[in-house]
Amino acid sequence: MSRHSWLILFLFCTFYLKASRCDVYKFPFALSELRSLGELNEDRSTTSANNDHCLVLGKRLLLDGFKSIRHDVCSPSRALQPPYQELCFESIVPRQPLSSSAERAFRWYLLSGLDPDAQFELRVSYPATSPSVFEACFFLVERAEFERACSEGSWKGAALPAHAESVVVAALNATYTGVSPLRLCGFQLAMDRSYRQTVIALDALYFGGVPFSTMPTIAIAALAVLLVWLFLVPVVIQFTQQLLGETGGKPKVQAYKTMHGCVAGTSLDCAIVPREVLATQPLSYNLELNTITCPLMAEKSYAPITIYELVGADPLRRFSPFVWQVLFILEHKGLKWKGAPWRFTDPEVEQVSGQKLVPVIIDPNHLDGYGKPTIVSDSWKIVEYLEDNYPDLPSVFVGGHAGRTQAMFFRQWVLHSFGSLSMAIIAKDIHDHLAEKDKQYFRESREKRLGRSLELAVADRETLVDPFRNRLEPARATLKSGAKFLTGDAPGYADYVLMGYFMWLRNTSSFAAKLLEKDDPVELWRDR
Ligand SMILES: N[C@@H](CCC(=O)N[C@@H](CS)C(=O)NCC(=O)O)C(=O)O
Repeated sequence: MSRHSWLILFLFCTFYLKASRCDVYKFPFALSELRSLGELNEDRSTTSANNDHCLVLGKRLLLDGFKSIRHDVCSPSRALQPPYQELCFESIVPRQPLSSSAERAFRWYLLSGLDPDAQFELRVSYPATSPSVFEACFFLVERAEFERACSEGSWKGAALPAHAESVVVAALNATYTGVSPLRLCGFQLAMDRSYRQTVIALDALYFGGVPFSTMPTIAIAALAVLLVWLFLVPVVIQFTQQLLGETGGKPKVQAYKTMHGCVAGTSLDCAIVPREVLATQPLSYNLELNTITCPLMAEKSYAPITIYELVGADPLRRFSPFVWQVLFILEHKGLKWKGAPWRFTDPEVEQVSGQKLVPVIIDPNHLDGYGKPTIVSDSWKIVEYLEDNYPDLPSVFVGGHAGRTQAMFFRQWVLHSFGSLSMAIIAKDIHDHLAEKDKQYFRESREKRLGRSLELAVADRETLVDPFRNRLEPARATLKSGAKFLTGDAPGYADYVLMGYFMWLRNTSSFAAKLLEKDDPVELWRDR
């Protein structure tokens, strides 16, 4: 391309950019502000009646106000509603610069749907090729006055909302301030501006107290935080871990130790090894010495867990089988615990956990979403919670997830085999050990469940001894096969569940002693 062509292209682009640019006038206002302008107007009208207008707070306010306007010549051209709902495309800029103020024409707009407490903005944007000056007048027009105007002439089409006492009317005046048409070699070079539209928009300035103008900034800041959180933070954490020697985020092995003895009172040699440590640091066995060398995590110390436990008149008589299961499991894991004695009619359990059954634990070592100690109810949920949240402590399940399902099965078997049967045997004894205030509640609720009185339920309990022993056969057979515990060589969940029921029986009834024969393998297991 020749140099001239480049020049022409440059000039064309400059002109095009200039021509397509829009300038904006902004007229912010609020309904309350207009009201006070109205009051000011009334005060002033007595003193300076000769002036036809004055400027207040940057807005031109006609002193005689709306009344002095000839409604037959100036009609509201549009009704505008915020926000952005109504955009008005009009050509309100006169073609030529106007010479006298008499020629200045106002255009009228009804502003409806204004929230009395909100800030609004009337915006006029116009093409840069029609440099203009705009004036805006706002009127708060009373219903009577408005209706009078409507009856007079061309305001007829305008309607006031049904219950509105007043309406805001804006009048816009545009004055073209551009250069005079250019005459060159006898030709007039002036643009026909008649097709240049002016856009008038009415918009609320705030969204729930936040200025709309800050919305893009807020959105960008939120996006930046999200990106930092998603991408930068993990990178920084990984980098720090690498710096501290924790390669690849794998658990750090702090010490190796040969361990003798085992958790939860078994006599076998065994080791407590968190699963994730095992993955990186396999155990090594020395069969001659009968020892296991294993990586040992740094021992953490945990604060005691509070457990609500059902007690009788004597606060040491804990008798809920479900609470006992959890107590065994806490002991198995080596977690410290504090008992909170609770009786049937005490309100605490419901206040704390939102339901009425024990056990309930409060764990200060893990905080919930509100920064409070975690509260868990239901014995099964508690054991799952402890397993998931203390992976560094010995598990009560045998063999991971499969063990968990098996444990659930065993729990259901024990519950269905011994729940109602045991209750029928000891219901009256439980009642007799309760605090006085609990007795009526217990009698009513349990008699309803048993379908007869507590006395009648236990009257023939001798006949329930054989069914009780028969139901223990699966456990008996397992123990007879040589297993020390129901879960093998060390006690686990199955032992704790069944033992929970034996604790319930033993702590409430002397009849419990008659349920097993002295040489029953289950009795031997119970003593272990
Ligand atoms: N499914 C629950 C059962 C808990 C349960 O039934 N607890 C009894 C005590 S053994 C209780 O709190 N009863 C209160 C009442 O009956 O009002 C669990 O496994 O924790």
